[in-house]
Amino acid sequence: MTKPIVFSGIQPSGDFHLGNYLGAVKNWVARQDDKTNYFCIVDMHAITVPQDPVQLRIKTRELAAILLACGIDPDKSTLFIQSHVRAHAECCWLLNCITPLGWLHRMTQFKDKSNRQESVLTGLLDYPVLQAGDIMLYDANEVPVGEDQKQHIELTRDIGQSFNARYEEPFFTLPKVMLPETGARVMGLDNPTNKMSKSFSHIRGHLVKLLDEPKEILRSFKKAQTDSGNEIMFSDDPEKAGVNNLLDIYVAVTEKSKEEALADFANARGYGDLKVGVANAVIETLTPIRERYNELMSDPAELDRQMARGAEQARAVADPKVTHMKEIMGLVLPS
Ligand code: ATP
Ligand code: LTN
Repeated sequence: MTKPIVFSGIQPSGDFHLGNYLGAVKNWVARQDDKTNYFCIVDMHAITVPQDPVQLRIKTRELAAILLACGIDPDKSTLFIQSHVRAHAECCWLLNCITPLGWLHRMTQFKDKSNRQESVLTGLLDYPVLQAGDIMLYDANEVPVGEDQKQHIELTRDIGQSFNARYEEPFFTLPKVMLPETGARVMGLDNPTNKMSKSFSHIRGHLVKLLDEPKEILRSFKKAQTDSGNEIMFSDDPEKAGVNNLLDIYVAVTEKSKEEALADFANARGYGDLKVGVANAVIETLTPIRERYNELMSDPAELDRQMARGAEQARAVADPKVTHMKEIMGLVLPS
């Protein structure tokens, strides 16, 4: 039986945080054996908002090491840097020419991010088209992401469907979004009504970085915003969003059920104990990852070799697909 094809991406901007791990990467790692996997460091998406070039280069290599440290195995998955595979940029342009502008203006991530920018770049509006190309170049069936990306995957399907209807049925496979059972939306510790996001890493106490030392992790959780009550429970009540977020994080890192999680805190003397309990569970998960990361970063040449190998494997799939796209769109192929 052929294995389902999985594609997912992550931006090398800012600091990789607990939300990225629980919402996306933990799932990528868990299902590697049963699927054909493509995991992409989407540097061309990162430059849709201004980036410092020196920092971007550093962050891209760091992210490669983080993903390997989290357990992405290059023998099981193709891990590569988006800009190493030219087909992504080409595919984006071709899809731009069949995507109505109105579809892009409806994207909530564009609305959020453009509100935060002084000057909005064309690439930021076009971001989901580049993403649609990423996914469909590999005929991915499944896209494991956090909840914030759901709308982009729906748009990918719309773009794919429109291309298929216009040119050739079924040229593109229409992908499905795969959300994790827990951790699909980890909220900021400073403000549990906002999702934990790299874009807010300048706000103290907002996020837990994957590479934070245990001391720092404990400090962040101790300062997490909760409510004035003392009841430890899962709840949709916005008042209890802070406690709910802490419990969700606990369930996601320990892989316990909600009942088991509540039982673990049955004797807690208030939110202080909850915060320390969650911090310790997070520390236990992240410590081996941080140690492995430090080892990987001590050999940058090996990291570069791994990325080159991934790009070669990705090109073998993406290049013929984009060539085929050009052909059916009526472009003359070079002889
Ligand atoms: P930005 O703030 O720039 O949008 P980000 O923190 O959302 O960055 P991305 O690189 O855009 O990070 O996302 C990588 C993956 O992590 C995506 O699958 C996304 O859905 C997931 N993700 C991001 N933040 C969270 C979160 N708070 N909870 C769960 N999943 C998340
Ligand atoms: N927009 C995504 C990153 C991304 C992606 C992809 C995710 C770019 N291309 C393809 C899944 C599939 C985000 O996480 N913010």
